[in-house]
Amino acid sequence: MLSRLDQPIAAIATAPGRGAVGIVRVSAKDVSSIIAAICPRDLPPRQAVYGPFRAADGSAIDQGLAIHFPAPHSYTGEDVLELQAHGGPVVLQLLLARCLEAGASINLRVAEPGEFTQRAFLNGKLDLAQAEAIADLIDASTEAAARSATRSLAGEFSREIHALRDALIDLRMLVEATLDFPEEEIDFLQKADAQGQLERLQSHLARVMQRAHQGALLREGLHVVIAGQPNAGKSSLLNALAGAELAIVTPIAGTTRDVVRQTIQIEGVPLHVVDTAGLREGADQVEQIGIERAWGQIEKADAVVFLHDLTRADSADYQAADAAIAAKLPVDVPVIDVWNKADAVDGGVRFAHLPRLAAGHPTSDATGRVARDAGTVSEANPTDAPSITLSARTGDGLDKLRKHLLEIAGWQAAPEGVFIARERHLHALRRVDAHLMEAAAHLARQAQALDLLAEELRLAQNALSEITGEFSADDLLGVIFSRFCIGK
Ligand SMILES: Nc1nc2c(ncn2[C@@H]2O[C@H](COP(=O)(O)OP(=O)(O)OP(=O)(O)O)[C@@H](O)[C@H]2O)c(=O)[nH]1
Ligand SMILES: [Mg+2]
Repeated sequence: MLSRLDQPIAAIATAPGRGAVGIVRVSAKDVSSIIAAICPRDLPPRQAVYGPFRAADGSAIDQGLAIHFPAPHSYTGEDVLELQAHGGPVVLQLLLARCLEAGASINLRVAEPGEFTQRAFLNGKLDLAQAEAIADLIDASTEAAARSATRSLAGEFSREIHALRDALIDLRMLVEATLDFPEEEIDFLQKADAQGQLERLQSHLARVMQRAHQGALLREGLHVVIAGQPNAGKSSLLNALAGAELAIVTPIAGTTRDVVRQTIQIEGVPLHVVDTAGLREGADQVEQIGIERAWGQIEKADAVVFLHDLTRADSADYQAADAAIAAKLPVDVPVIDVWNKADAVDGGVRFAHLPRLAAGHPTSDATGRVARDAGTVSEANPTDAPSITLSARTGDGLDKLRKHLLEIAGWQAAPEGVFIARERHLHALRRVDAHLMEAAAHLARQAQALDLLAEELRLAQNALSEITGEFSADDLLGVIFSRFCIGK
């Protein structure tokens, strides 16, 4: 029996639902028997041929274009047949069923998610980072994310990884050669400027990490939760950021009870904004559930907009309630103090004494997110976050908030150089960085530690190669491709 990776596969390649055109795709070692059964005549390579797609009894299921991509010049690198029919769910199901029937003798089966792309990877059509970029391009939620995915797909990210790998190999060869001639080692490494090579490698890695971090941001976006006491204007702020009346706004405290979500974008960075129930004591049962959900969202947030009502800023009760909320905010999440309703107070308001409730929280994602990855509590960044004053009603001050959110995310506006990246890539790059740091320490100690230096460089290369898939565990591949959509 053929292994799963060698079995012929078929799937509907277009999105479910109705459309002008829908595509059924077959990939196999040899698709000629399916062409003979379904298509009107022989198909010249890579040429669209119009005609009926035939059922077993010879009747036409639909009329459309058939294209044969003979191996290896196809998406998967295998023999591929594409049938472009009308894009109705029923007609496409019929066509897929017909393919499976015609391919029964070669054991044609329905493809699992990502299986076509997995074959493309295994047949050397693209590397792992490029394969992931295909899924990221399909899932891109902003134009900037789509453009950076295209850049990764074209191999820009992989080229950087290869350049790093080549420099690493050069250095490894040097060190391994030195290991063979221990009596000359110090002199030899110094003459070849091993230290300079390693430093250049580290600074190149730092640049790649920076770009990859930006790419990961475009892919994942930032999860921002708006929290605060009832009536602070949280729902009004969500609506103002989204430019649409999404959440209900009333002067009644306790209006919002459920979690309201909206994805917006700022400079192409997706921001997943969540409006929550106002936090207070003594709420009724329904509102209480909303408040629990709000805390659940806050725990998971990348950043919290802690919204305060300027018109009540002077009230001692209001301040006490705000302080009680502040004390409960998780310490490792960046918090921005935002004072709303600036339009409703006259210019004489004493902004200077507005309490800095967010003090003690990290001010940027660099501290917040990294600390969370490591599963540790961050050392809170003591720098005070600036507090922002705005009006959700007039829109005054919103830009300052938008800019600040981008800062927290660590976004640096240079989208032309950004390639899409995933947490998996960042994780691998951080490991490369750690191994190079160890290597630098061993190099400084030289004589005693040359074999340790060689080992760190080898580990660094392995971590790097995981990104492009040259060195990857099979189960990792399974996880990556299973997250693709079916037919891809
Ligand atoms: N003057 C003024 N009023 C505002 C502003 N933002 C919100 N409001 C008013 O404040 C009241 C409460 O606004 P919401 O947006 O519902 O407040 P919320 O924080 O979502 O309240 P809950 O859902 O009850 O927690 C409404 O009457 C709004 O019109 C603002 O910038 N200026
Ligand atoms: Mg509300």
